[in-house]
Amino acid sequence: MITEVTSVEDKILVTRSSMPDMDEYMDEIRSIWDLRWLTNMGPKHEEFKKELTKYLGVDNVELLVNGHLALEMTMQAMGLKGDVITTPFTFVSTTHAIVRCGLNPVFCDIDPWDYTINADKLESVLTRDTCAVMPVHVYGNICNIEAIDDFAKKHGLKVIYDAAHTFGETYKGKGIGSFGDASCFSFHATKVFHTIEGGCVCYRDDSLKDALYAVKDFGFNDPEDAGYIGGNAKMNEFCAAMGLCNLRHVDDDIAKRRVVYERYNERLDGIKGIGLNDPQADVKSNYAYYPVVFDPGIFGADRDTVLEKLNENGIMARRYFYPATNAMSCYKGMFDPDETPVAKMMSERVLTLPIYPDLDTVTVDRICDVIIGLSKE
Ligand code: T4K
Repeated sequence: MITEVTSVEDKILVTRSSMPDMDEYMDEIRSIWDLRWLTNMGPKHEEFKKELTKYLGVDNVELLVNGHLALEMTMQAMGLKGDVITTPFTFVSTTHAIVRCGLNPVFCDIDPWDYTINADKLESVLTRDTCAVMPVHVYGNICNIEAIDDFAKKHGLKVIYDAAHTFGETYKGKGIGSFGDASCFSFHATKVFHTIEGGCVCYRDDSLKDALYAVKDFGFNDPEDAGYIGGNAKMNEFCAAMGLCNLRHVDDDIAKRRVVYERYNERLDGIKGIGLNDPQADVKSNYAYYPVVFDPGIFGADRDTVLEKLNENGIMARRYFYPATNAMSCYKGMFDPDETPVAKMMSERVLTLPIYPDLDTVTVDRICDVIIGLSKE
């Protein structure tokens, strides 16, 4: 059985939250104390939104309480109805968001090289009721943006990217949030950039502004009257303050992640039966995750045996993303995971290794030694 994390002490976890200097955060929150304005789009919220819009290189940003509700609120604000083509190789949030919005997920298989939705298969899963595509830039790997765009234009569909893993990335020099009709980011504590909990949606069409602003605040578009059946998904002032601090350091963090990432590459590249993540053309990466695919027949051990051995050594790698979302027990009988065989296979073979800015080379080497020790070579 795979060991669960029971204590963070003396374990190497899959990630660790980046923290600003405590004094920096204290300075940032001082004015919140003075003002006693804690939430409901206060001054920190507005300042963070402005800074973020600049950093991401996008036209429009709406801040939200987390990445999951960014997905839900975006679909609600767009007034979607019907089927949404998506991928099962993702964190379960993507699928849940579609279902919780009363929409029907239609699963398209993934590309085995970068784990993102296979754009060549989109036509084969199109239905009469398809209203949108929700692809995921998995592990920070960018989807086939041009092909998805062509497909969506041809059929009059919306494209909402789940961009939870892609903070700070660019494609062909443009902020990744500027593609599609909308891109939803997660600022969860485990992400490259975080606001403790938080998220945002970047969107193209200015006319979405009022709807997005309203649906995250109970649907109020007037101080007393609700024009939408909204929820509560507002980012509070303390989270916005954390965002302002972390934004000053995120580029340094990404540079440090790159060092970790490259050390893994040096040690693991060329080992038979291990598949590494290929760099993508025209993409500035954020090195969010370090996925490794184990081919049991060639490597000599299957993914779960590798995980067990790592766990025995206090290394808490994770099976992101297993099972594929269409195989989760809450969806039993609703979807057939065999219809997306590549996603199914990848979910059974992939392991994400620890990566965070201050993970030192000695530890990376220790992790690699455990893995290499299991290889048949
Ligand atoms: N779409 C995609 C593609 C996503 O990956 C996610 C979230 C979403 C949408 C939804 O966004 P949010 O609504 O969450 O903003 C984690 C995160 O909770 C989740 O945000 C993330 N994806 C998912 C991939 O991973 P768990 O259950 O694996 O987290 P947990 O608590 O086991 O933490 C993992 C490791 O992170 C720990 O071993 C140690 C470290 N950690 C964790 C926490 C909570 C810290 O260092 N600090 C912390 O505060 O889900």
